[in-house]
Amino acid sequence: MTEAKPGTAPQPIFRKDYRRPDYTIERVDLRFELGENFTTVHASLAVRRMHDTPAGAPLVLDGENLVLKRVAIDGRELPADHYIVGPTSLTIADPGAAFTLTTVVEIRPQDNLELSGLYRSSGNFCTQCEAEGFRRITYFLDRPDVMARYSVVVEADRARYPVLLANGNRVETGELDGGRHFARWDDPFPKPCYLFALVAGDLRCHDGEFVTRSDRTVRLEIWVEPDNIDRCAHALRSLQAAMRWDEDTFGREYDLDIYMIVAVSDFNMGAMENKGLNIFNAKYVLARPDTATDDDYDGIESVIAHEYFHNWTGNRVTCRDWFQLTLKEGLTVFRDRLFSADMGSPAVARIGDVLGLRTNQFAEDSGPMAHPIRPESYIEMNNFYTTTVYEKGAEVIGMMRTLLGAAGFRRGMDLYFERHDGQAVTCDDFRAALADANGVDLEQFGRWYSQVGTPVVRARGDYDAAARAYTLTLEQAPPRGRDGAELLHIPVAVGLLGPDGPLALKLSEETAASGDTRVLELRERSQSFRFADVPAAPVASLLRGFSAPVELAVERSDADLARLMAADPDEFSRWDAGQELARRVLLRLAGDVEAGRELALDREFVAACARILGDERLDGSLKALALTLPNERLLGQQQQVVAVDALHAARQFAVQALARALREPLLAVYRATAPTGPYRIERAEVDRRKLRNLALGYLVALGEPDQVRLAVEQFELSDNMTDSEAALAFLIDHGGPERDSALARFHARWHKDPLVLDKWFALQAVSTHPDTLDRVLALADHPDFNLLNPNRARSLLGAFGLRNQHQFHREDGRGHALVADKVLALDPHNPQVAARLVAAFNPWRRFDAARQQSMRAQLERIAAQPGLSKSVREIVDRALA
Ligand code: 0A1
Ligand code: ZN
Repeated sequence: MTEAKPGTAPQPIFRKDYRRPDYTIERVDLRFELGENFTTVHASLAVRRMHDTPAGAPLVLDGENLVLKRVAIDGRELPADHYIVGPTSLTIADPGAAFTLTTVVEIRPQDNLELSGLYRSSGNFCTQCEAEGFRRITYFLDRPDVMARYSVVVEADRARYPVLLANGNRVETGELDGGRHFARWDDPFPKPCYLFALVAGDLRCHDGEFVTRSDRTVRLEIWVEPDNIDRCAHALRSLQAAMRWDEDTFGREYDLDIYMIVAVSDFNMGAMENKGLNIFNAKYVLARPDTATDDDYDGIESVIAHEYFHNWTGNRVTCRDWFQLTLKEGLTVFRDRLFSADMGSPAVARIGDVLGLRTNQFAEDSGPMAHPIRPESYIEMNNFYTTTVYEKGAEVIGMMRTLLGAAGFRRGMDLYFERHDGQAVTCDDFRAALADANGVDLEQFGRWYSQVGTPVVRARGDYDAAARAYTLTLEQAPPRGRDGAELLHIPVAVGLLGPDGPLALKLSEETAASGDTRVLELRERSQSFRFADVPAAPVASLLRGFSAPVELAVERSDADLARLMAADPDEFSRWDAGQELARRVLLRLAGDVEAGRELALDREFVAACARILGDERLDGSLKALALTLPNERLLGQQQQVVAVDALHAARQFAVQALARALREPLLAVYRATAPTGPYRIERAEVDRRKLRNLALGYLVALGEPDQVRLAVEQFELSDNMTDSEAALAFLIDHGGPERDSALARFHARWHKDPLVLDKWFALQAVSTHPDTLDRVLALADHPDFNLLNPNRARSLLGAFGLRNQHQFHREDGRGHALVADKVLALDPHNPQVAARLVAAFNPWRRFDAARQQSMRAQLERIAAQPGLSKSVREIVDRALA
């Protein structure tokens, strides 16, 4: 048996090297003796050699940071020469064909700052096992294709840990000597160990129930720290809505008698779908009107739904290996998006998704961490819980649904569950189920699983007046810098706008015109589609609803965009046309800044914005989205070399110029949208608040005392976090005494409330104010700052490094140095979060020479750090390669 020698570079694992395990584990009996200094874990595993494994093959179990106390087979202690304990494994020579392996190990949850395995949060015990955390709890075959039935006994001090939870059903509880007690939990469903969970602590429960369509009553329990018990109602409602929706939409019913959610304050990610016992970052559970914003409420609804939907897409049917992660994540994100769209406004939801994809995923896909949605290799799996696997993965599922139609997609999903319930499978199995259920060929489509980068679709339209025909030519080009990529199967949803509005479409091979959208299937390098009976030269509305995760390249005049912005029946495309126009305007302004020309905001653009503000057909949320200028990161992606300062100056100028031009209508909107009663989380109210805060943002940007006063008043008088956070953000950007006093008041009121205090840090970190860097430096030394709490670290440093392009990429390099310092400080304790943070340096080659040099120097400094974790090492090495 070989172990990596200390100091050897960590080796990548390749998808092509997948092999079935030599042994499998069918039953797992665990006993946890939870203690203040250490925890003892007793494990009895029913192990079986696979039929094609040669007799005598060693059993190699994974294990990390475990102190082995005992090892026995079928009740007999194993002689020392029958096993080898390595730093990450326990190898047992020739264990037999079927046997019970017993181990006893000691672990130290108190010292576990990585928050992977069994750890402590706010004095309670909790676990996080995905991707490879179970091996930090006991020796095991820690891979998702080993599925077992679990029975778990949790023992602890009764006074400190009155609540003892694990997966499945509670089958026994009782008292033990010395003030201790226990609970036994049995999970009837076989599961991979990454879905194991345990919680012990002093928690309160907000409960409810759900009656399934086959009339079973499921008990729902949301467990939180005692102070938070009044913040659980929204999470429970969201869970009930998700359960109903999955029955109605996909025919999927919940399968246990109890569903538990536990909110914890220290968590590396958003939440975890452990079977029957989800563990959540408190941020995605707790909400009260005065502590959570409308966006927080939406985030909770979607994450609660996401984890619930995993019960079928992830748990009942799981992944064969971690390369298949998008099988469960892309699909589950897709399902939670469909759900959110159904719960609120589909257009608003879609715009949010696409904005996120373009800002974050497109950037990842064109940088050093670019990978296919099904990666070919990894060094640290935790680094591959990415926006590509999740969000682009969801787009790929969405394209299949577009190609198959809603009913065809449902047929495919049904077949997938029918074939694979209880199995660990691959992305190819999923695609095969969709194809077989519909009798279609998705072979070419499968390339989306292996391609890297954002493909480009070019479009050209020719109108033949004499023939009254419009020919649309679509051409696919490989992602930039990736020539030779294979041709993809790309659904392009298209509409045509005539002078009087949308046209009923008739492709030349069709017999009659119908509908105003067609999904064109682009499979060749170049294809032409001819529309008949087109009365006049139309404007094409392309990629409606963002039907494929591609970059669209098409020559369109500003006037064409303005027409789409005004008249496209697809609300997403109207927004998209507006953003394209805004992008052009801002990039031209940035050019003017660089050339030292006088700045003036395009009049047509101002007029288009004024029309949106006054458009009766648009709800407040859509108006706010349409009137929010593209962010600086998005603009930078359009440039050869990101012009950090010019983009910032251009955008700031445009905001102020728009505010000046639209001052009166903005003021009118602000007045007309004043609240008429206490906070309510309802669609119309959310729309109203969105529009009102958009107007306030522009008005405060004018910097005039009257407008600043509006923000101060709103901050002081509002009864809800949505309005007070928005006002505070604008005051922070404005600066001056108003900022200082609002920040002080906010801190005084909320400093004992971690989730709210996170906002206080984050708002300061993303500020456009020129003194932001110095303030962030000071905040990193603030007594309330805690680098080891992931939410707090992200709220200050993640927000600064990943969202504040202008300040992080200061030319003097101080922003870079700050983030690099914190990466180095955090890495020895929590490499997962440190790796997320160091990704801020990934786009370094996109900047000018001075900034490149500054970032490269920081990357090299990090790379030179002795003992760097493999998580950070992988990111930094790829960035420098
Ligand atoms: N499966 C979870 C995400 C998750 C992944 C890894 C974690 O720890 C390293 C935690 C959560 C989800 O998709 O919600
Ligand atoms: Zn997930």
